[in-house]
Amino acid sequence: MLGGDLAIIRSAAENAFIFKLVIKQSTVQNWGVWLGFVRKADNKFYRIDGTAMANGYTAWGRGVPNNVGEKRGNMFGKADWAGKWNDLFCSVVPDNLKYTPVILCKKKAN
Ligand SMILES: [Ca+2]
Repeated sequence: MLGGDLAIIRSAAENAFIFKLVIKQSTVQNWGVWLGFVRKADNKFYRIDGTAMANGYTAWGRGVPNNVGEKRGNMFGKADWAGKWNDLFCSVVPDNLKYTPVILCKKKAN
């Protein structure tokens, strides 16, 4: 365990900031990075700090969230929906890395 948390995004400015970091990474493909939100049993989305996303900022792609079985979230990378969010299954089989989000980490300060 390396520690750290997935990013929580609360505004368009933060979304743009994270997206700029994301697209600079050579490992980022179409499905971008995991984000810090989950779908809970009530079928609603919550940030990983426990706060509800309803009434807050979101950047869903067109037609998503689209699957109650998809409990996690990602930001699309180098794809048509670049910078937009998606609901996604917890475990993604990496048979094609284009469709596997990566984890964006902040380098530990010295
Ligand atoms: Ca989805």
